[in-house]
Amino acid sequence: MKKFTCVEDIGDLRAAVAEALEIKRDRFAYSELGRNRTLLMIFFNSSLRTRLSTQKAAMNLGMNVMVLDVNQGAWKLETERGVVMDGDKAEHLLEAIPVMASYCDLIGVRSFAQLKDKAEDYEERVIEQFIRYSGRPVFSMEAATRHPLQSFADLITIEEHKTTERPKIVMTWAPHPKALPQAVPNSFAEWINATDYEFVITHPEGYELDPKFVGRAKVEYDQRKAFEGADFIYAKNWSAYADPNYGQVISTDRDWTVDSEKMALTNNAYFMHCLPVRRNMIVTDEVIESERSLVIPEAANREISAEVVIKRLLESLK
Ligand code: AN0
Ligand code: CP
Repeated sequence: MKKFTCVEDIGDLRAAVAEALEIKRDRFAYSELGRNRTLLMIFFNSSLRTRLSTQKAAMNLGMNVMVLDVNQGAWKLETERGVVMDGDKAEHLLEAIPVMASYCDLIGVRSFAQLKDKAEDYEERVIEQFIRYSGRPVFSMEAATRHPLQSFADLITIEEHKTTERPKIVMTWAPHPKALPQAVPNSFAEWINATDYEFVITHPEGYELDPKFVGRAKVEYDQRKAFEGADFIYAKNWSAYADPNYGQVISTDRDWTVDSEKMALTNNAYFMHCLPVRRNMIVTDEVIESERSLVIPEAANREISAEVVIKRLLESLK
């Protein structure tokens, strides 16, 4: 594996999950693989889980790790070519990328959608430039349109908890006061569509995702109807994708908050969310604290998904 930005990069999902479960049984089994190798993690946006779990995964593999928060202490970076750099950005990505690459073997990048220009976001201009100009294996730590380390951890968590061959998985939009990217729901949809599980997406009208990611999923506008018989409820907010509202909050309707009354419509479903989560906007205290809530094991599996990905990228260096 030379890069990791989307589900195709991981190849066979069953093999990937099997490898994850093997690593989970002994996460130090490959502690020699990364010896004298350096991971550089570059953050254009905040993070708690990705930062810690990815660093931990790299340390499990014996790597050295460097972290750069571009917006805290580094020069502000211009990302567009051809710009006259007379503003506040002191350095261009076209110099910064090869310089950073010269100090490391692998690069992880977190760079969210700007939510202003759909074409620019959906072309993945930032991470694509890292892939093109670094000469190093690059992996996404959430890019503009996908968050594959999260989706991989979500799939591992589902595999560990499912009690039927083909569980019913429902991804529901839920309210949030600020505009968030579509990366997490796009990516979750892309990964679940690569399984043979029953998959339903529910959201208010106007929150339709890119059809490329919706794929074979059934879209159900009635949230309560969607919840009927569900084995897993995956909640997430996202801003509008459809024009003319791209990147905007068009509803904060708390009738869409996941609560116990709605969970009672399901097949005793597990509750999932990638975190960070706003309680009593996305989900009630009662549901997130219930014994069916998987938010903590899901976050813990981020170490495992990252370790599989970094291991495979290290193996490609040999
Ligand atoms: C981000 C998002 O929705 O993409 C990161 C989630 C992992 N969430 C927030 O910015 C709150
Ligand atoms: N789920 C997730 O990626 O969390 P962070 O934004 O804290 O990394």
